[in-house]
Amino acid sequence: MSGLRGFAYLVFVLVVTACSATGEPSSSAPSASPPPQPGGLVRLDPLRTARYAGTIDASSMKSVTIQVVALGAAEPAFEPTIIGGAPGRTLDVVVVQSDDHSADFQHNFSVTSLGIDRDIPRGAGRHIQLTITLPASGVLPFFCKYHADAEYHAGAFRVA
Ligand SMILES: [Cu+2]
Repeated sequence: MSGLRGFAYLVFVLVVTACSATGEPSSSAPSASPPPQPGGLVRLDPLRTARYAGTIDASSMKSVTIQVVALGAAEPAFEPTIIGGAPGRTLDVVVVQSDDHSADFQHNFSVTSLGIDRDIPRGAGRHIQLTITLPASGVLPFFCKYHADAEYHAGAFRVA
């Protein structure tokens, strides 16, 4: 009988350990993907992944500023990376070099489906300005064509 009790205790310890390790209630169902971490990678759509530097809700904004920043070991990112917006809304978008470091490299802002392909002038504080009409639903990815593939310099508008 003591062997069975010992086994039950072992199971209890394992369950408690598993719960405390994840900090989440135990469940057999897979949880949603964890929130992205700054400097980590975030999936924008089935084809595109970005280095993550924040999310904003711009659904009640008329304009939004996206900074080109350098994270960690000089990995370029758009901050914010994910911009929530209202369906069909028109947004004035400024894309600006945040500092000398990000401005050392040639960056770009492209939205394939809208025919946008704009280089951002080098130099801290230099910027481009454009107007974007959000889709009725879904995700509208943007990316820097010079760093999109290997370095994940990308982001997305997300319509709720
Ligand atoms: Cu870039």
